[in-house]
Amino acid sequence: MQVVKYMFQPHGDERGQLVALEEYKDIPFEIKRVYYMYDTANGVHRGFHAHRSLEQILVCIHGSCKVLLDNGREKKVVPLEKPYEGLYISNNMWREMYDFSPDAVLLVFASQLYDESDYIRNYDEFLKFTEEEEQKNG
Ligand code: T46
Repeated sequence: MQVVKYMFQPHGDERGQLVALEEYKDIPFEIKRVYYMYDTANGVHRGFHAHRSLEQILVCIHGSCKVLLDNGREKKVVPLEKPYEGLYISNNMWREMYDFSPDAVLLVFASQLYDESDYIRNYDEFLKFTEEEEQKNG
């Protein structure tokens, strides 16, 4: 499995850092939605789902966390700890987020509006969906 991480360009000067993200330039899709999580309680694991078509970029803009990616065949753990790096998560990818530092702010850019019917929250259903998609795409 290839983990796709984007390294954004910080515009630093004596005042500090600034990162600017534009759709189709820094973010590889039209940005339809932005959300973020913070004040994550100690020991919490979030996620436990895949998306049928949603694409996202995750940026831990403060603190740190880990993301487990699982494409149904392989799993990878990706630490997010820099405010200038973004993790791309395609559709058909099971994800779990955990090991949030108390100060973690996880910002997410999403390619679609919120739609509960895009979620696959059952792991067996995810494996079945992944298999069907693979067969469809040859
Ligand atoms: C994902 C990972 C990285 C909304 O009302 N609108 C939204 O846009 C979102 C994302 C959530 N919600 C509501 C739905 C739930 O009542 O906020 C509550 C928490 O959402 P959820 O349990 O889905 O959060 P996570 O952390 O498990 O997953 C989220 C995203 O939902 C998901 O798409 O990939 O972050």
